[in-house]
Parts: sequence; C-alpha cells; structure tokens
Amino acid sequence: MKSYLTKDVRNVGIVGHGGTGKTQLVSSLLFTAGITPRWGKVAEGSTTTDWDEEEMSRKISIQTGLAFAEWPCTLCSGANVKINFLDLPGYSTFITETKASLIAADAALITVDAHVGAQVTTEKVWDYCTEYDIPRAFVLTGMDRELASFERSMESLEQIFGRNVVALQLPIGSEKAFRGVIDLVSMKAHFCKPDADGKETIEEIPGALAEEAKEAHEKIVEMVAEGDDELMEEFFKEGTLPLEDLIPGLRRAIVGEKIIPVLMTSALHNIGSSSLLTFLADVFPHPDEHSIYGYKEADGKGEPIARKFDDALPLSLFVFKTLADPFAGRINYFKVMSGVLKNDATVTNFNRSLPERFQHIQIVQGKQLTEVAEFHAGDIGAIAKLKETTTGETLGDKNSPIYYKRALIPEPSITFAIEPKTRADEDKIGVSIHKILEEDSALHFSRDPQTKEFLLAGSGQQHIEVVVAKLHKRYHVDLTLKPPKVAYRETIRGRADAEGKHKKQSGGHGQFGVCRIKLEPAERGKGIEFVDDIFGGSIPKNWIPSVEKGIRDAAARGYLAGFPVVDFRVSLYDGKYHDVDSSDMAFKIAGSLAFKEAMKQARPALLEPIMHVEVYAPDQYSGDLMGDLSSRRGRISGSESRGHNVVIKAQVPFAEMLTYANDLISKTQGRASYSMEFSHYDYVPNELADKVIAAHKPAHEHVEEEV
Ligand SMILES: Nc1nc2c(ncn2[C@@H]2O[C@H](COP(=O)(O)OP(=O)(O)OP(=O)(O)O)[C@@H](O)[C@H]2O)c(=O)[nH]1
Ligand SMILES: [Mg+2]
Repeated sequence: MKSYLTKDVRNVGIVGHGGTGKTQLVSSLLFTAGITPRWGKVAEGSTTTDWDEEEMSRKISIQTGLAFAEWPCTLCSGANVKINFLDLPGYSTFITETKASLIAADAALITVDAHVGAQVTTEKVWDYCTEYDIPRAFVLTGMDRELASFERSMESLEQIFGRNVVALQLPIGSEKAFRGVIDLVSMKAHFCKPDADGKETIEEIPGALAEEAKEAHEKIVEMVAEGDDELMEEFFKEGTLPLEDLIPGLRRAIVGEKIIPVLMTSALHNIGSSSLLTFLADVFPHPDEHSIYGYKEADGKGEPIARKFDDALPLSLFVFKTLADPFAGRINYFKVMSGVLKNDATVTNFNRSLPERFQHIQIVQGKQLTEVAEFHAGDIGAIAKLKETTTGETLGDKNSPIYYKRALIPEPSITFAIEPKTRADEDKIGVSIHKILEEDSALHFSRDPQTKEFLLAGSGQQHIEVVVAKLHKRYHVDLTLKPPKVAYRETIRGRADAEGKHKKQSGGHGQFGVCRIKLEPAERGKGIEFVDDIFGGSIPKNWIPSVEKGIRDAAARGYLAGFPVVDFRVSLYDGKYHDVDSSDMAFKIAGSLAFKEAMKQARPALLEPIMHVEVYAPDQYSGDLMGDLSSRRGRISGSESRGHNVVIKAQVPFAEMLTYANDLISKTQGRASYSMEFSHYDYVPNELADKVIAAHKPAHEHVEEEV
C-alpha cells in the first residue's frame, strides 16, 4: 500500500441531518472511484462505513465510519489524490460523536435532503464547521426523490446561510428523471446512467438549460472576481474570467470560506458522483492549507503552539476516535498532525506520559484495515492494541511535547438503571461496559450508592438502547432497562460550619476522630473542591485524605433525595485525634458526619439538567409549539423564520422532555424535527423539588450507612 504526501490528502467530514444520505453517498463515491468492487446500499446493510452490527440492523449511523478513495486531481496535472471520508452520524442522539471526529476533517460536505431543505442539524453542523474554522460545501441529496427541488433547496440554504451560498451545478432532469448535472464552471453537461458505475459523459449544455446556466455562470464569475483585486480588474476589462483564472480563484474563495458552493447527487442511483469526487479532489483543501494549534498543557491549557501539517516538524498525532472491537481489541483512529509516522515507531502518549509502540499502522476502509509503512503529516490511519491510549489524546516525539484540544463532550442528560438478567450477567457487566466506555465518551457508568443499581447515563434513550444491544451482541451480557430517570443533583445555597465526631469505646481499641469543616457554595459545574486548612497538626497529615474521602463519599450518597451533592467548597480547618484510637476509618466517619451536619445548615437544594432545544417546523405550527414548550417550563430564547419554516430555540428542563419526540410527531404530523443538548444545571422550583424529594426519599432513607 502506498503512502500519500500531505498535498495529496483530502480529509472530508460528511455531516448533515439524520437520514440525509451521508452513508449512501460515501458508498456510491467509493464504488464510483473503483475502490470497492460492490456497490453497498444502506437498505441492504452493505455499505462500507455503516459496518457495525447495530448500524446495519438499525440502518442509521452511530459511530464515525472511515473510508478512502483515490481520484485524479485535475488541478494537480491529473495525479491521484487520496480522499479520506469521515462518515459521521446525523441523528441528534449521536451528534456528540460527530463533533468529536469532525476535528480530524480539513473541510466538510454538508448533506441536505433536496426534498426538505435545511433542517435543525444542518445548522448545528454548520456551527461545528465554524467552530473548527473549516471550509464547507453543501450537497443536495436524493435529487431523484419525489418532490425533490433544486430551487426550493437553494432558497432555504440562501435564506439561512446567506448570499455566499452559490450553486456550482444545475440539475439535468428532476425527480425520477434526474440524469446528471450541468457544471456551471466549465459550462458542460455531465450525463450519467442511473444505477450504473457513476461514470459521466460530457456533452454540450442542452438548449433548454442554456440561458439559466449562462446566468448562473455569470453569477459565479462575479462572486469570484469580487473578492480578488487582480481578478476584479480582469473582469472589468473583459466582462468575464477565463477558465484558467476562474478555477483557482473559485478554489481560493471556497477554501477562504467566502463562497459556500452547492452540488447535488442521487446517491441511491449513483448520479453526480464523479463530478462530486472531482470537486473534492480539486477544490477541497490539503491539510497544510490551514494552521493548527497545540498547547503546552493538556486540554487546551497553557500557551498555544502553532503547528503545520508538515513532514519536517517533530512527530505529533491526535487520536480522534477509539473503537472497542470484541476481537481485535482497542482500535484507535488518529490524524498525523506533524511529522511522518513510520511503522513500528515508539511514540510517547503525552497525556499519560507513556511510550506506545505503533506496530502495524493501518489504513481504514470501513471495517477493513490494511497495513502501511508510513503516514505523512495530515493523513488519517488506525492502530490496534495500544496499551492505554484512547480518544482525545495526543502522542508524538518525546522531545517535543504538545497537546491538541479534544472536543467538549456534553454531560449526559438521561440515566437508566439496568438490571442484569442473571448472576453470570452481573459478573460480566463491569468489564464489558468498560470496553464500551472506551469507544463512547458520551456514556457514563456508575452505581447508585443508595439502591446499588447499575446506572447508565447518556444523551438519549436510543443511545442507551444501543449500548445495551452492544453488550448483548458483543459480550453476551443480558440486561433489562428500567424506566429513565432524570439526572438530578443536589447542591447548597448557604454556608455552614459543622463538627463531625466519631468516638467509640467498646473494649480493646477504640475509634476516635473529630473534624470541623466549613461549607460554601461554589460556581455551577465546579463539582467538589476540598481545601486543607489545618494548621498546627490538629489532624495529622496522613488522615486528612480520610476526612476528604468521608466527605466525598457522603456527598455522592446525597442528602435530600440520594442525588450527588455538587458545586460546593469544603474546608477542613480543625479537628482532634488520639494517638492510639484514631484511624483512617474513624476520620472517614467523622468526615461523613460533619458533612451531614453541615448540609442541615447549608440550605440544600435540588438541581436539574436544562436542555438547549431547537425545533424546526413549518410556520403554521409556530404558536402551538411555543405554547407547548412554555407549558413544559421552557424559556423561549428566540424564534426565527427559515423560509416557510420556523426555528424555535428554548431552554427546557430535561424532566419535561422525556416524551417530546412522540408529542412533536403527533402535533405536526411528523413535519418537524428537533435537537436537544445539555446546557446547564439549574434549581428545581420549590414545589416540584418537594415532589421529587418525596418520590426518592423512601429509597434514600433505608440505605445503610456505609463508609
Ligand atoms: N431516493 C433516495 N434515497 C436515498 C438517497 N440517498 C440515501 N437514500 C436513502 O435514505 C436513507 C438514509 O440514508 P443514509 O445514507 O443512511 O443516511 P445518513 O445521512 O447516513 O443517515 P445517518 O447517518 O443515520 O444520519 C436510506 O434508506 C437510503 O437508502 C438518494 O439519493 N435517493
Ligand atoms: Mg449515515
């Protein structure tokens, strides 16, 4: 397998609303490029990038799918370039994965269903592209579908994303009769035989489309000239631009994010694939056309260090995705950020200060991995069986440490208790879930300190269902899902000062430990901050961690209703000990008692997760949907027109959103879509808090003290 130079690599993130044809599109592009002998179809579960069992059976993408094709770059004298596709999920439950992996792309192709136009996730992925500062293009998908409309789709995109959105193609034929595209740059018609190999025959533009094509071409020329003084001068002189100036000018405008081009396909019938591949090879940027920043410390802390995707710089790699394969073990997908990675290299994991051996580095074609000798800067590959490394970590030359920033993963909003079906299932549960946790950063696993139930928390019901199905299929662990719970938390509104004293004298060794603590509220999201304020050794150094542990454990068990207590600062400032009777256990218990005493005074309160919700719906439902969100204790933060649609943005407590998916379908006959992601925690209103506490109290109170 050959290796590709930085300038010959294109890393393309395929993003868009759920079900807009991303996976089918990648499958058709791979087939057209001749890299896969079979033309995979989503409906048959045979695509290259939806290879996971859960994806095949559910016919949706759940995780990042990687694949690559070679295609000639006409702007590089016809040499083949390697296009790496990152096929990313579109459903809002799995969008965290999309955000985390899009970091590895140098440009994004945003799919838009030609019969619907922009949808809620279209805007969301647009925002991700803006956050990562990558150029983007739209592709209208499903041009063969009934009611697919080029004009309406363009109207919708221009309205939302502005007048920089420009069609580079016109459709030849519509709906079932869609047969190809007019290339508005070269002014040629590209015809395509449906359900075939994707090859195109190039002809003159049919008379009926000539006028429209001419106008559209002039618009492109004008826009390209607009941003470039030299081209502007030429344009004024000649009234047009020659192709040899127009194409590089257009490329600069797209890479510089001044023009957002629109192309179109029918992936299901393999029409428009060749033209799209040529666009990706010619116009989309090479990795080294943008700068990247690493940092001196982990997680984006410390001074930024500018890097280039350059073979001559010291080696650095970023792991953007970890897979837990039941057979091959852990597989990491990485991007070479600088330097050249050679097979068998020993590379330092900076986050863990550990050497890792890169034995058998591989390129990825769906689930198939093929060994290669090296990867140049900017290329994407995979490595199996690293000892410790997982998603979001940076590795590289030990003499040039650097850290790349990982994507922020939102907090989980829904928690399910899971029940192992048999004793054998219970025994296996910990090990197998930990494997899945490696590949799924949005999943949290814990044990309820009160009820001892196992808890799985994630971004939505479907997310947790997928995890349960994976546990069954991959590891043969059978679980029952109990009804979902809102991930409430507890906190304090006031300050407190309390003593915890544990003293037992029952013959032989006694137990003795006393501590005095102060509690005060901390900023939202801070968790627990422990401050050691002991002066003069009133508690010896070795037992201070025991007090801390006692407090943290008690906080995890909750005070009001068994939810973890968070966002407070606790300072341990005094205490007493006994030379013989004091012990780790005695101070743990003292810590826990002091915490409980302090909670009594500190005005405890309940917190609930608040979600950022966006709803896209036809205009006529606007009033009804806003009323509905308000009745769910939602605060509407805005509503904007999107052509015939409206987008409503609101902050709504998660507790009120458990049934929203179905309610929205029935209120709008399925014509609306919504996305929801964790925003922050806020106080539960008093009356409601009393109810939640009452509902959870019985379980909470019967819990045995366990320190
Ligand atoms: N008619 C028609 N159907 C299409 C086309 N492309 C995809 N589909 C169908 O649309 C459905 C969704 O396609 P996918 O490729 O899975 O969509 P996706 O965007 O990858 O979906 P997620 O990854 O789950 O967000 C499948 O049933 C496809 O067969 C197309 O060009 N024309
Ligand atoms: Mg998909």
